[in-house]
Amino acid sequence: MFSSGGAVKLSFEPSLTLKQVESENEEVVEGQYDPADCTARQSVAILIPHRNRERHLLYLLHHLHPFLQRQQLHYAIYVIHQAGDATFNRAKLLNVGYLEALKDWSWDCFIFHDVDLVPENDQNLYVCAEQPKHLVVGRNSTGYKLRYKGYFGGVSAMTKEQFLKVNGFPNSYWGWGGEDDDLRIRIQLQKMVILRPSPEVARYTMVFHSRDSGNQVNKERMQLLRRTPQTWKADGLNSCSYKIESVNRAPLFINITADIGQPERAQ
Ligand code: UD2
Ligand code: MN
Repeated sequence: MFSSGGAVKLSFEPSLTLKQVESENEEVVEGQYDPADCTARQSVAILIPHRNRERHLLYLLHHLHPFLQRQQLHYAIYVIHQAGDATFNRAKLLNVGYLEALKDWSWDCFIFHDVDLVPENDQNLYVCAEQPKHLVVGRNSTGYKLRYKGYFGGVSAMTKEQFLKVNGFPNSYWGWGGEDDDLRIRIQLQKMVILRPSPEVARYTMVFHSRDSGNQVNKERMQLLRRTPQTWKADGLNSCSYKIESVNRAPLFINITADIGQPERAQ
């Protein structure tokens, strides 16, 4: 299905099973892979925020494992699963993933990855750079165009140090939207710039979905975004409180189930 050249069209097989994907990836041990015949260019942790999207996760694992191996990376895939049914909080889950993954290994690079986005082009390298990277210029459903100037959603890559410098994501965005813009503002406040591969390379297929229940639009997001310059220092990695319910090292991913609480006020 893949060629190492340009972008390819992806399809998703409804009959695909986890067993099948496991048997195709026997070199992956407890979600982790290290190339045997060379020294990997970077050690990369892929962090996927998750709840109730098992099918999408299966499609992503199916494509991502071989994709990352072709890039000869030392990597691990972490799924950070939000326990309970309080409002979803993508950003806080990603903070939890960063903090927990660093207990396993001193990862050089973190990829913050939606569960439903599958990279189409092998040349989209899952490594970090001198500056934060945004790996999605476009996707199938939006004509492969950047949605708006400054857009930073979907899949992004930051080094351990870059993410620490901005104090990670905010913990205070519950529900859909705004958290990716907040991270962009944090980056800009640190005078860093966002790099992007070319549109031809940074292409993704998003598995079709409708809005999940428990992830309603965050109506406070515009207000929160105006205050980021004042709030970023106190709201982020240094204030991320959570409780780990379980860590399960499955063959193809490390599942971290976390209780991250709920919004302070009803929304
Ligand atoms: C866009 C962004 C996404 C994020 C979101 C706003 C793109 C391609 N993606 O995604 O990065 O900024 O807007 O918050 O622009 N999830 C679950 N279970 C849920 C809800 C969400 O697993 O019940 C996870 C999952 O990894 C999903 C991600 O959160 O891919 C983003 O949620 P979405 O896919 O519903 O939002 P979408 O596609 O508008
Ligand atoms: Mn989506």
